[in-house]
Amino acid sequence: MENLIENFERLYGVKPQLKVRCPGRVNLIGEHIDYHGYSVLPMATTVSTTVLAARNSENCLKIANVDEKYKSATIELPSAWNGASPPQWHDYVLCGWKGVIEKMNYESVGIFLLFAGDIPESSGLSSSSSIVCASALVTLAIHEPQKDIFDVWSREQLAEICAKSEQYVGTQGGGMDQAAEVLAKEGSALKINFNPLSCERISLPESAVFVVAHSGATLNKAATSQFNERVVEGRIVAKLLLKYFDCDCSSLRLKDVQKACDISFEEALKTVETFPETVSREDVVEAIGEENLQKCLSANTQNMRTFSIRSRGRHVFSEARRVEQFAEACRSNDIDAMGKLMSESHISCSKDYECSCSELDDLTKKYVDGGAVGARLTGAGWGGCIVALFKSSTFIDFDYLSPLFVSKPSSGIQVQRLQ
Ligand code: ADP
Ligand code: NG1
Ligand code: MG
Repeated sequence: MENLIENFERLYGVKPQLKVRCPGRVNLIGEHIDYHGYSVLPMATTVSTTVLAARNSENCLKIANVDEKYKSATIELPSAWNGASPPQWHDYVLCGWKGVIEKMNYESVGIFLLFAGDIPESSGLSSSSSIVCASALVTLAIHEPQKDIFDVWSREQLAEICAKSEQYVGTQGGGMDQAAEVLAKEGSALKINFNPLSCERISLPESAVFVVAHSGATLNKAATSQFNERVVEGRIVAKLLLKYFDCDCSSLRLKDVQKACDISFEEALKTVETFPETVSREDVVEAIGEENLQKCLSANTQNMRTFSIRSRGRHVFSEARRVEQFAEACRSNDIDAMGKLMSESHISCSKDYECSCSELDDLTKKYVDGGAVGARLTGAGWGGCIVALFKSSTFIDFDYLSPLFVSKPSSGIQVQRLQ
């Protein structure tokens, strides 16, 4: 930390006024269902992003990183920045900044910013949201120098603004990452519920040990279309369910549609089994109409020709049910049940949602063979990390498994005024 302050002073010639630290997150279960409105169950990590900041009179945002891999950027103010896809790293900073400026209608002031982080990037631990949330909180604190920031906005408000503003990089994610990183409290995982955003603290069994390991593969979600393709396919499932049950619902989220159709998870699962595995674009237009298809598509999925339907629906409904079962297993200290649900979740991600890769599949298997009671990919997938659950009484061969870290539920974003 002392080094970071020295770095800041050397770079900008002034002392930092603010420090914000934002964790990453490990999702224990509930993958690719937040954007359909279903609850998820992550914990915040000890690895985090730290940013130092001070107001400047140069009428620009100066954005720098201690890691030279991330090039510095200067944004003159006022700025017409309105998103970037694919993004450079500083675009994540601008997401958080713009979310706050827009919401509060601030006349933006110049800010010096210096970032440092140890969350492995593009690895499912949500390094991206950590930058977005840190940037948003810094922006709010710089524009409200006299106030306790969480009197200006609640943590829920901050998380919701950040979830929305991260979409400026093009990914149509839900709000899990920002909520986990902003709302977390040390010592417990969170069950996050959406619309409205709320969270329950989930105590993890004392003898549960969560180990995070890296598969070696990575994927920047905003640089490719896989993520949004899955979002689109889920929306088409939503439209098909509404047609099947002859119901109306303006939302494209499966949870809202499930509610509108008044069906249980079991009925939803039974119904998607009657849908075709894949459908052509022409089939979709015939079933739901061109206008509805356009509502489902996003900027980078305009050219999709085929859509997987049955298996995507199966993943979302079964995963949403597993989150409820996992929360229950935590409450009853049933580590075996927790592990079984995690492994089932991985299979569902891999086979039905096709968001795994051979490196992740091999690593989960290696961990289960090495004594884990369950293991799964964490985050969006297509590379990145797994999370594996062990019982503390089990011997863990760290040399053989070479994990990144043992994950302890950490606290959410924190801000400190330095002067
Ligand atoms: P993740 O699963 O880590 O959130 P994303 O693909 O959503 O993966 O975001 C990764 C992007 O976040 C990187 O390509 C980079 O632009 C940015 N990023 C991550 N860590 C840092 C860091 N320490 N400093 C600057 N930018 C970072
Ligand atoms: P990561 O792993 O950070 O790219 C993404 C989404 C989440 C969620 C998960 C999959 C963003 C910012 N994050 O996380 O909302 O959908 O994938 O469960 O879009
Ligand atoms: Mg991300």
